[in-house]
Amino acid sequence: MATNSTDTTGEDTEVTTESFDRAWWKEAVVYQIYPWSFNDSDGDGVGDIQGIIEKLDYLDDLGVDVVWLNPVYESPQIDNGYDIADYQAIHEEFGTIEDWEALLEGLHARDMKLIMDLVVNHTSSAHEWFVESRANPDGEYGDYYIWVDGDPDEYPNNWESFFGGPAWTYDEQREAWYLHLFHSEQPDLNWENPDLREDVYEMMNWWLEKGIDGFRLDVINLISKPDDLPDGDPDSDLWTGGGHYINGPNIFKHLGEMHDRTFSNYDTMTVGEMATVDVAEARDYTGVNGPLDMVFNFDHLRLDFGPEGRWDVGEWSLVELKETLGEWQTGLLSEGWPSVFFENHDQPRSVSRFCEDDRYHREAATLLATVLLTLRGTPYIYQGEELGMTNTSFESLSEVRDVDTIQNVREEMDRRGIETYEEFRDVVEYRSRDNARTPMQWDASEHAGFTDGEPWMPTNDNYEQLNVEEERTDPDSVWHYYRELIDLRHERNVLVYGDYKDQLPDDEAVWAYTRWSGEENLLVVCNFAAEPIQRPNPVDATGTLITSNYDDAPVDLGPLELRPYEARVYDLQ
Ligand code: ISL
Repeated sequence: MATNSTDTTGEDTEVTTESFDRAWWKEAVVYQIYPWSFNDSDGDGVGDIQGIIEKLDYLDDLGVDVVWLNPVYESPQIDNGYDIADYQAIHEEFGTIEDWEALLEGLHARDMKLIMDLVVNHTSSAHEWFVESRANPDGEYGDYYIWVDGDPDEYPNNWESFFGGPAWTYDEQREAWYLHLFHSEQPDLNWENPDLREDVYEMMNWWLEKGIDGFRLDVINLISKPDDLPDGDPDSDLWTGGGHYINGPNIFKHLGEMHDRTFSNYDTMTVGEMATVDVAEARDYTGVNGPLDMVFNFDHLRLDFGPEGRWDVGEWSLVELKETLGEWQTGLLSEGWPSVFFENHDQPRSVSRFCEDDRYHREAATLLATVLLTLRGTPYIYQGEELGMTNTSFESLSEVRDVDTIQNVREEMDRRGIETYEEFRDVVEYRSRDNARTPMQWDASEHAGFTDGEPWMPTNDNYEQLNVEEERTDPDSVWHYYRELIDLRHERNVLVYGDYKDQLPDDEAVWAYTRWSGEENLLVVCNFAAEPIQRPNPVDATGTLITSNYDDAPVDLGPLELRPYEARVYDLQ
């Protein structure tokens, strides 16, 4: 953990765990901005940095503390910025470095912070390092990527790309294979090369010197690959080969070095995106001697995978969701720190996924807000989640922009003998990353007020009813509820630091948990069903209502009569 970022002026408390060391990033609410789709200031149909600057007062009003900005670096945009060609330049469609500096200044002037997306598992094939590397094996950059000499007809091993197909491409120029865990134009960097590591640290320090407040580290637990590149186990690995490079052999060595050489020298927050990670590993990553402040894990977002995996829709149950998230709540209590999120730019919209997005849209979206903002850990809100934005529809595969969806869907249809898009449409509409990438819905004007031009991706059809302007004028809206819950979290430290206990772990419809610290004791009750439900009081205590997503919920805690998707927070006496 970034030790010198920890403020130890914490109030007296009966609990003396490491997690009670106060830190700004534990108390912060993070808001994620996907620049492609947030706000377009110049009418080219693509969001940009000036567009974000126009909305800084919006973010301030909502009450968030930190912005995580998805990649804005120079890039061919094969994977919407996760293919970086120059780490120290801004992609032209997004603006200039001066625009970016104005953004940072505008955020800091409003007491908000900025964390940048650090993508160092791979670069774009257009990065100078790769261009040089493929041209000159003996040159300065010859060993910056993972190259294997050999027969062009024989893959070096059976590893699979996250985007479908083999993780290897044969390069005619260098006459060798190179590894890419993602798209073929996203070659993996060779972290065993000390010169590469130096260059990465230098680049990170350049951004830190510019005054940023931390990093979200893209697929960071994939950077260490074993030298001998052994075959993976197709039956047990989520991605064949993953067993060898997820949390690979030198991962702690590399991240420890990165921590020491870069962010530990600044007052930062760091969150590492982890392909797969268990609670014990997360403790190692985020505990006292761990290199990071927190990690993103996806266990709860895999509960709805079907027997065929991610491109198959399975049934999730509330009992499993509570168990999965609960394990992270309690498992990182004495050491480490959790993150809490339901959405990001790679995930479908949560209200469509976990609840229902029509009949009880407002109730469902506010129910999820209640959980997001009252669990232990740092909460992350993805743009539009504060409105309850929903999944979208795709008439055909040609409407899909996302490279992950396009490649994986083609491959899955092929593998499973599915002949027409129509047969697969429900899965695509449920799962595609594009669900999160439709333009932000600002108002009821054409293209939802996102752009004056033609948007790079169509807006969701529901923008005339579901948009910022509408929700800000309606005091009962999802947006207002988010704002209220963000305020509540800022006022009540027990929501940040307090212990967590699930009071009804086996209940299939109700999630009821307590959060306590010192004298404070809170109960959160959420009905995940679309129908009314009765339950006895889940705790042996009386309580007073603090807030609810229904405005006439009874003030005193007693036996519960919960309406569809009703959520309540009580102070316990
Ligand atoms: O597991 C997933 C979804 O459940 C993946 O989408 C996973 O999150 C992803 O493959 C890793 O994501 C990150 O790195 C990718 C980039 O395409 C994603 O947008 C980014 O978040 C490659 O850089």
